[in-house]
Amino acid sequence: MQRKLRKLIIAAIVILLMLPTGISAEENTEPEHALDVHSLSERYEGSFDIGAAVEPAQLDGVQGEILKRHYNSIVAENVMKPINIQPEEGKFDFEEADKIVEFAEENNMDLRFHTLVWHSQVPEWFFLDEKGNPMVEATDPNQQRKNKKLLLTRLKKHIKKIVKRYGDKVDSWDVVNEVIDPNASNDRGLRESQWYQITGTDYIKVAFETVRKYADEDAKLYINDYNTEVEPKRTYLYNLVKDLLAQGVPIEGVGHQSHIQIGWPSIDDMETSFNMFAELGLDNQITELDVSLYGWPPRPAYETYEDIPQEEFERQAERYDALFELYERLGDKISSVTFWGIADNHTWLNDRAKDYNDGVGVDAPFVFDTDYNVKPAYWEIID
Ligand code: 9MR
Repeated sequence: MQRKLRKLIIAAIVILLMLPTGISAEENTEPEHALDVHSLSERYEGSFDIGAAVEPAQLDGVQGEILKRHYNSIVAENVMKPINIQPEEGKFDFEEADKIVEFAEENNMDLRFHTLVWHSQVPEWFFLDEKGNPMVEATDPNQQRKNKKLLLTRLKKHIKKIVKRYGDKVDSWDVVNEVIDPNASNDRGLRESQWYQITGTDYIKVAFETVRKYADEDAKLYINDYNTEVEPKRTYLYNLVKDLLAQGVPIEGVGHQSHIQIGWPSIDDMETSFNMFAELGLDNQITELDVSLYGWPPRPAYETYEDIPQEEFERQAERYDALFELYERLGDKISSVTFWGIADNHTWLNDRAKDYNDGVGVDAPFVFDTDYNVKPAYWEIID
């Protein structure tokens, strides 16, 4: 309510300010550049950080300037994943990751690390035994025990090397990513990745314990996933986290990726999820926010725009308004809100939009457009 009232007052002031110049609000349609408007991270200072996922090539030029102005936290979109950092056993490559770490340090930004463990973007060598056979094919219990030991040793080495290098620079670690799968055949909704098939849930436990051992004591450790708001995934994740906490596993927060859509999931579901994890004593972070235009009625899920009509941006703005109203209201339970990109010219959702529609179509999930001008969504969340 207060937020709406504030908006009305701001709108009235804007109109009054324009009157003497003879410019009406409607005529003032010049796009405003992200570098000319008030900083998002300053707006939400005191509630939570505002972050962006980036590739190292986005740190220079206009994108670098936008990052410095609007974001006070940063995360690698790809270059810190296992396949990038340790493509071959024992051969670590930190060149690209270092660029992001240095940018964060130079600009006094918080740093999220994404991600130490995942079933995707992980090189296959992790899961081959000493003879080069896929570990998951072993049937002999003795070999299975040896495989488990070898995989957990590799996991510890991977984590130790990274955390010793970046331990005093990273504020939040995505320790494990996407370990829940509601379609799994087990009754706990545990993703049946190679990690799981070979070690059960021990890989999760060992990962958290190893990070805790080497990380800065102020750094926080997260379990990160998508669709954390919706059932049954929310409950599967909750039960796993509760069980691991009872075993003393040092989980400190839940990363809610938040790859969401204009009409899904509901704000109520999000609120329930944040509260459930907060009640376990955990922090919440929004780690990969983007608001897709697609996948919600009345438009069919698999039809995408080549030219996005203006009213879609207005609908998206209303969604952003409701989202940030929720985040701000639960500010003491949410320490960070990270967008999975900077502006609409670079988003994984464009690939998805094209896949949906025979190579045609774009998405536009952020508050800055493809030319780095602000969108209606920006005005809704800056007020
Ligand atoms: O945005 C990332 C894209 O560039 C990669 O090709 C893709 C590979 O799977 O990963 C994307 O990021 C994902 C993130 O690491 C985990 N959550 C889902 C994200 C979007 O797919």
